Amino acid sequence: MTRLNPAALSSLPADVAVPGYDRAQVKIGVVHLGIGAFHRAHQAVVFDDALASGDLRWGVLGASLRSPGVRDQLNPQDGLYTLVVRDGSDEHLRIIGAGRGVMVGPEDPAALVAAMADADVHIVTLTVTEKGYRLDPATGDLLLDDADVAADLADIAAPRTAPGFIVAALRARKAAGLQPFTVISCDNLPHNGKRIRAGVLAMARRIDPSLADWIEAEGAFPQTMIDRIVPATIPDDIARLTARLGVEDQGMVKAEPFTQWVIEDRFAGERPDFASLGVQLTDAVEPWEDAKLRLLNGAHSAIAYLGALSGHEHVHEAVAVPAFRAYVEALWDEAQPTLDPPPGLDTPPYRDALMSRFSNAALMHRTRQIAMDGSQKLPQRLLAGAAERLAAGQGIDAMALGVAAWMKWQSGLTESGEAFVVDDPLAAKTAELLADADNDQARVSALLSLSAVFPPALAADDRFAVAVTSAYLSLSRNGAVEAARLAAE
Ligand code: CS2
Repeated sequence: MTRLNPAALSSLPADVAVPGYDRAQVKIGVVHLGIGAFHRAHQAVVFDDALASGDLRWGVLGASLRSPGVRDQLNPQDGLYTLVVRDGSDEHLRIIGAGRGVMVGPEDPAALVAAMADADVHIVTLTVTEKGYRLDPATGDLLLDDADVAADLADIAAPRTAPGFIVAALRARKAAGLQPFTVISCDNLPHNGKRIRAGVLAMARRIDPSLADWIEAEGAFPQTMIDRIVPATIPDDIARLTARLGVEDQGMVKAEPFTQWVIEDRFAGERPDFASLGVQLTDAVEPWEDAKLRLLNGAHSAIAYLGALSGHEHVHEAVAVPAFRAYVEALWDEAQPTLDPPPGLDTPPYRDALMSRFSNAALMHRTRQIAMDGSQKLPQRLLAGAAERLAAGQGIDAMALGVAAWMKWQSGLTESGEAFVVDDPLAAKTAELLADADNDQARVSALLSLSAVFPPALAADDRFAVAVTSAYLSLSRNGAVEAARLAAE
């Protein structure tokens, strides 16, 4: 089967939107680290809109920092891929042309550094997932004992990590007398800009203090809030799309209609006219971030563990269970008072919209996909809110059940006894802690000792330990659905 390619664009079905600009004139103005589905369905679409508006500076060079998979999907298609937006039975197809190739970091790190140091590049965006920052999730400190961080510190000319590539490229730019690029983190981390800045500066300072001073003075690492539900593509999605297009697109991504990008208005140099592209520029991203992390992502994680433990494969199926739906509302009732919503965010309609987004059956969003990497997600999604509620003397039954469900997930067994592999950078550690515990109370205390996840003050708070233990016992005794129903009462 022929792959999607520039020559095929003119013969696609008439209802498929195709790039209307001259791709040959597009410059690479953005390098994206970690080119997964989320980038292709979110930031790349904004850069594609910039190109469509006539500003041809914003082509995107993608980079994979681990495997060649995405390069092999996109390079044979000249970077073209389809964004499939699904809402119930509606489907809207658009070919995105902003991608100008994909490089694989480990194959030739120096070439990627050189590309990032090109004078036309003004922005480096990243989606490397929480663990890609190589920061301790609880303290935000650079993981100096991580083998790849150590390798970057020993030889920054051939970096392996995201902060390492940024440091190496900024070093090359400084040497060439160029401005730094703006680094825009697009991961679901609280204070994502501050975090990547801290990681980059910590690394740079160990390599060359004057480089760190220059980055501190001239660089920009705006905070962002990014939002769009982008489930992993499955083979059936590609087969259905191939039947519609008449060519095969191995790089397609599927997403919901909703999309939002809030960026702190702080740049080191040129940028597209973001405001005209529907991006919100603001001085205060944190209120947006907290609302999104605690409401959308907090509920996502809790429902992912509860749903996956009780055999609900997709998010829309889980939220169709009345007990889970009521539980999500209870969780939001707990999270809501911990938030200071920004002007423009009205919480009740925001919650309603989230529930309909979760109910979008056409997305087929797997609970196990969201369950991945929970150790990196829990602090900002559930624990920060729980700590604030406890400080205010408020209860945390619903939040504690989300945490307990994550703990149950660490055992690698669903309620029906199906074994699965816990996909988490700390899985070996949690397995080791659980191996020495022979009852539920001991399991909860063992996991609470994981300081990379639970800040010591929270772990030492009896009210937290009691709430999580009682939720864990309820899961063992009642199963996830009934435990959720009880927690929502
Ligand atoms: C999800 C997010 O996989 C996950 O952890 O909670 O990817 C979520 O779909 C996005 O943050 C939505 O913007």
